[in-house]
Amino acid sequence: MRFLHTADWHLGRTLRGRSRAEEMHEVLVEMIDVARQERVDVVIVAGDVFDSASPGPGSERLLFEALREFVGAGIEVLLLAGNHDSARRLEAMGRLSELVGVRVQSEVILPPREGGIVTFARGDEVAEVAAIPWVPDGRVLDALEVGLDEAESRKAYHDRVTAVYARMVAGFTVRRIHLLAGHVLVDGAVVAAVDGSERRLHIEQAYAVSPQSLPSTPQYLALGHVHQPQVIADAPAPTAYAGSLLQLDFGERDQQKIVRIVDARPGRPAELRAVPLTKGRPLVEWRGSAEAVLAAAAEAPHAYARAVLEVTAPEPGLAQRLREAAPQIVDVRLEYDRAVGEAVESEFATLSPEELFVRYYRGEHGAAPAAELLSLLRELMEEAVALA
Ligand SMILES: [Mn+2]
Repeated sequence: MRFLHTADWHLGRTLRGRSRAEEMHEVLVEMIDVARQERVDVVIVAGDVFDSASPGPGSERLLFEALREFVGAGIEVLLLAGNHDSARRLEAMGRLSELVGVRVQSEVILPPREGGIVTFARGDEVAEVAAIPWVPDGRVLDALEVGLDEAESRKAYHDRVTAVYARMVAGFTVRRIHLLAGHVLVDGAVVAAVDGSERRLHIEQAYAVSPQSLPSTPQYLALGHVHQPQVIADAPAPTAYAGSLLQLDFGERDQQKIVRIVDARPGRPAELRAVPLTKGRPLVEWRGSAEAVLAAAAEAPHAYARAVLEVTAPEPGLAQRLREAAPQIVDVRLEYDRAVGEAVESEFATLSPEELFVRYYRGEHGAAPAAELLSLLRELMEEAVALA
């Protein structure tokens, strides 16, 4: 059987207040075309379908429209709940959508034969998918454990979640295709890889499971949660994140988004293929002077950009001028030397509100506030005193 593995759609996600709905629509259409051309039997969406627990109607329409296309093409769908989804909302939708071959797994269901394993049949082939949505730390750790030693609570989470994974795959039956779909953080996963440097997330920093403790019996483990597409090399069976569909934030710039085509037959490791996605606007970062950034913007009208301006002192209004001159610049940061004398705390009691403000402003911006700002502060102070 042939599967299409995708995840982390995050429908409804915005970028600094800009809607990504049109890009989402385009990339979903692209995915549906891939699924049709590749004659996929089942689409697995490994969690974080929506960006929030209460998605707006536009986001729901994007999902329903995509599902409608898959169903129309004779493709079955498995949706997992991720940490961003409302498990209850997805579960409610699944009550109806399962009638047309769109299955929802919103909770961990044990024992596995009572719904934890979802089966799909094509001719005489049957695939069993151990479907394990996001396991919130609050569900496997009690309040005391969360509050105790961090390393111990991380270890307790690890042990209990890997036990859930092991128990689920113990329900597989012989001579069938065995897959696992899960929404989970695997220790050491690359969460960002920009400008040639990789950032990995480790078990000391977050609730995660080690790759070695993932089950070895599935032909493939289709994971969601991490937005950078990647194969997990240290896992005992073929294991991969599909990643998100769009570069959702600036940490995801430079990432080639994909869907995975997975060919599976009983008893042997699945074969994986990444199909690149091309829709959506690229996210970029431009550094330098305002002139340099504007020149870069003129060359790349299609991108969404973060501008990092190297300046000697804060320039009020600069960020706004830049955003107005080039609307694709959605984020402006100023970089300058913040060397400021350390204030001695005991001095604070002797300073006036205005002096305190000047110190605060110097600390934040590396320069004294403008005279207009100070006179505004004085006005406000007078009003406040008059009211008091
Ligand atoms: Mn997630």
